[in-house]
Amino acid sequence: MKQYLNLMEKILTEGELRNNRTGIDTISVFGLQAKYDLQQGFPLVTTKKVFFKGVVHELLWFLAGDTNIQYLVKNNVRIWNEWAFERYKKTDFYHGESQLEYIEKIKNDDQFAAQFGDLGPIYGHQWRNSNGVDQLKEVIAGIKNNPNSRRLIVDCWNPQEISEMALPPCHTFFQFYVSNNGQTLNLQLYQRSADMFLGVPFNIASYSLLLQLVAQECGLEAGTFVHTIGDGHIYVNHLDQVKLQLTRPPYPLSKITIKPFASIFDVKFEDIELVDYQSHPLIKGMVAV
Ligand code: UFP
Repeated sequence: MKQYLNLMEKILTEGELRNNRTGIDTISVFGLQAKYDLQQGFPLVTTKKVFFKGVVHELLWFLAGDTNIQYLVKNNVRIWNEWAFERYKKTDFYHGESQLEYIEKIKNDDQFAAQFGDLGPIYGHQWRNSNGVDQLKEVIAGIKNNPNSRRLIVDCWNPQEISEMALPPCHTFFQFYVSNNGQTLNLQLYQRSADMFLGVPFNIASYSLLLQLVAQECGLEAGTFVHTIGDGHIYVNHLDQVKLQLTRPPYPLSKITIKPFASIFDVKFEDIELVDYQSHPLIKGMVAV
């Protein structure tokens, strides 16, 4: 996990102070890259506790092509709540409810959830139905049938639909690469915007898990997750948390085991197990919306 900490160190020493649409300034560097070799272990950050159940639920939600927060809310995953609530506040139906009241309604009222719980055509929609194209299914078929292809790509940046999304995709574009005489699967992600403290530990875990799932489906071993970042930033109200994290020595990495399955679209939450995860305590931070 040194790579992740090194990127934060680099931002602290080389970054420039910038303002942005959230009103909370960041320290930012443009163009960062880290490579995580999954053969060395699963790169779940250990210098603070990461909510891995949330990573798994969110990824299964993407894989299902779902864009409605009700599934996440029912499973106590809150990471998308702010975005859905902000969207709801802009409708004519908003009558001054608190976010908590809104979320309770999403959880218990299916009709309300169907009407006001959707985030627009975000990741799940783009992965599985980008203007009618099931990008993920096609890319998996490509890995199996044409492993040397240089076109094994899933692209979420759908310019025609961006204005309908609650948040334009942050993890925007990814590519698979089969190496080692057809034995190893690698994945590179281009993330246009990266909140290094809150978002990135989640993003690293999510794409590493995706890599492991797709590798297992294709009968390959999971190789390297290459994480390429555009605007890599630390919000100024996360600086104390980041500095604390940098004082903590990382623990050895965890592992993931996944029960055998035929298609990644059949995998269930219980099939995925995180083994030997040892971490320093949770560090809280406010998300900039
Ligand atoms: N962000 C992440 N990872 C994610 C996600 C959001 O780091 O998976 F969905 C952060 C990046 C940025 C903010 O701080 O959320 C999005 O704002 P913007 O669209 O202005 O880049």
